Amino acid sequence: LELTIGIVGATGVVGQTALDILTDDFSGFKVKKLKLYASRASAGKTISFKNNKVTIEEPSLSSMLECNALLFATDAAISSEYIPKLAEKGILCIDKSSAFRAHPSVPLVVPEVNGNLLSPENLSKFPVVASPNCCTIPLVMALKPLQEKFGLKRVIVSTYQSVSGAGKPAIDILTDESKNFFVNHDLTCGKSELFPKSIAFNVMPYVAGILENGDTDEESKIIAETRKILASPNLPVAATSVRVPTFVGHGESVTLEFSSKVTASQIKEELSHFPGICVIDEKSMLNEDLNHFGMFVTPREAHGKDEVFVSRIRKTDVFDNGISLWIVSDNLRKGAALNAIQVINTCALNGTIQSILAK
Ligand code: 11C
Repeated sequence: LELTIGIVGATGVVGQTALDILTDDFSGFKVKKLKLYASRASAGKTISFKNNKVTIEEPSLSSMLECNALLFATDAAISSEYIPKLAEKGILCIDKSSAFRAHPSVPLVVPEVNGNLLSPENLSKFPVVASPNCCTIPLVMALKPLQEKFGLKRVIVSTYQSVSGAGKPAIDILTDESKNFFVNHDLTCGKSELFPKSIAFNVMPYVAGILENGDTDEESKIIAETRKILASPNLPVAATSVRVPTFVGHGESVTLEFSSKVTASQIKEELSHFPGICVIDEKSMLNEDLNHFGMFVTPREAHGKDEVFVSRIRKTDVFDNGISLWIVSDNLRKGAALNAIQVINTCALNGTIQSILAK
C-alpha cells in the first residue's frame, strides 16, 4: 500500500524521530509522498527524506487533505483545530497530543496491547486514533501480558523522565545549565516555564502542571490512560512523575499486586514472550557476555532502540502477590513516533486504511 503521509510538527523532536523511523521499510505500507508541517518560522525550509528534499509547509487544511494519513506531533491546540475537519473528510489522523485520548469514541492504542481496536468498524466514522503518553506506552506494554496471566490488582509507578519529553527547548535548558555549571561554577539558573527549578544535577517531582487533587498533569494522564488501555476503569494506579537530568529515555520503577500467586521467574517468562518487550535481568555483571547490556538497561542504552526493556524483576512482600520491576524505553520512539507509525502500519495490514480510503 502506497500512502501520502503527513507529519504535523515535523521539526520537533518527535517529528524528527518519525522522519527517521519512516526511512525504514514497514511491512504494511510504503511512503509514496511525505508532507511536512511546522510553524511559520520553519515554513519554506527543506528537510531531506530518502534523497529527496521536502519543503516544510505551514499547517493548512487544503494541503493536509492531500494526505492519506497524518501524524500529529504537536500540542493539543493544533490537533483540536485540524483533526475533526480532517476526520470528517475520511483522513486517518494519529494524534500524539492528549487532545483526544480521553474521548470515549477515540481508541487510545498501543498496537501490541490493544491493536484489535484499529478496525474498520471503530474507525470508519471518525478515523482518529490517539497515541498515549510516553510513560503510559511502556507501562501498559509490560502490564498487558501480566494482567492476562495473573490478574492485576494494583499498580504503583514512579517515573524517571528525560528532558526530551518536554521537547527541544528542554534539551537546550539542560545543556545550558550543565555548561553554566562547568564553565561558571554556577547552578543558580533555571526557573523556566518548562522547569520551575534547575534541572541540571537535580531531580524534580514535577512534570507539567499540578491539578486540584495534588497529582501533576502527567501523573493523571498515566493513571487515566493505563485504565483506558487495559479496559480496567477501576484499576487502582498511583503515579509519581519525576524529571531527571537525562536527555532521552524514560525509566519507570513499578510495583504491582496480582490476584494470583506469582514468582519472579514466571513474570520474566511471560514478559519475554510479549512482542516489543526485551527482558534484560541478570543478577551480576559477570553475566555481561550474555548480552551487551549486562545486568539491567539504562535510559542511555534504550536511546535509539525500539524495544521496551524490563529489568530488576523481583518479589516484594509489601503485597501478598507483589512484584517490583524496572522499565525503560526511548520516549521519542516507542513512547511517541514509533507507536504512532505502528498504528498506521497496523491499519494498513488489517485493511482499515483501505476501507477508510474507499469511502
Ligand atoms: C514529558 N511525558 O516527558 C511528557 C511529554 O502526554 O504526551 C508527553 C506528554 C504527553 O514531558
